[in-house]
Amino acid sequence: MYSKQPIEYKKENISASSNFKSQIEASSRRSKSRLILALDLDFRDDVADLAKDAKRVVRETSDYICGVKFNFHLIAPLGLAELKSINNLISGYNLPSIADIKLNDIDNTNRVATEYLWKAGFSAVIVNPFVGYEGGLDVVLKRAKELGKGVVVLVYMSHSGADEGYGLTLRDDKTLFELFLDRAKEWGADGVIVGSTRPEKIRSARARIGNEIKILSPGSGAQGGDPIRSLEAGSDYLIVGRSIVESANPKEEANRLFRSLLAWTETH
Ligand code: O7M
Repeated sequence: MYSKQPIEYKKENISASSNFKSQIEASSRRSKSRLILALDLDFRDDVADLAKDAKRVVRETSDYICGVKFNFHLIAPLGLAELKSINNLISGYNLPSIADIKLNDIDNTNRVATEYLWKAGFSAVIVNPFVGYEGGLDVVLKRAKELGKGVVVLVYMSHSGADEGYGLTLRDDKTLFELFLDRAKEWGADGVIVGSTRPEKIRSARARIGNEIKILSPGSGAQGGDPIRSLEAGSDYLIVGRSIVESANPKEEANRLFRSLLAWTETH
């Protein structure tokens, strides 16, 4: 059970009037962008320059994005100080940053993991709803609310095998996908993840959860999802990694994608 005293955070890190959802909305309005950069730098043996290179990509793309997502590409090899230093750069651009660890464990482990993430300056965490609420994600949802941090729930992934799990039908004829959407709503989540490769799932997610919860969609670009079709189906934000990060010129590629969505963004 969760009995330890929470860590004291400096006042400036917590603003009662601010939370992840309002931060990303404001950031998106300001930048006219619906793009969340997946800062997924490829594997390297020597990680000495990894943080420096990640910061370069953030600087080059900051005008064209509304947020940044970190995955194990950075969270595994880097330490707290380096993650914090990248997050300081990101928050200096008024961009929220999301820790994508698809958290999936018992409450104590979830509590310790997320306290480190908040200490490293992340604005939100992505969790796997499979693990359930009581004694699982309850501590994360409650603590995130206290701190103005976001919790984003994984509900339908972008890869082809996602049907094998998220598409399963339960005894009451609900799919796992629908159950996860219901959980996201019941738990007061800030957002859900639905793959950009499945616009029909985005559409049914929007119909089921209403407009309060954000839909974040990865899978445009390298995985073949169509960004405009995702937005039209109901995605609020598109998560894009390799097609920007691994291009010869991340700035130009982010700008190109940004401009290709601008007409849509300005009219919605
Ligand atoms: O644009 P890409 O394909 O290079 O990167 C997509 C990013 O989104 C990458 O970090 C993936 O791990 C992540 N992602 C998916 O690609 N598909 C999913 O279904 C879910 C995620 C994700 O972000 O989950 C939170």
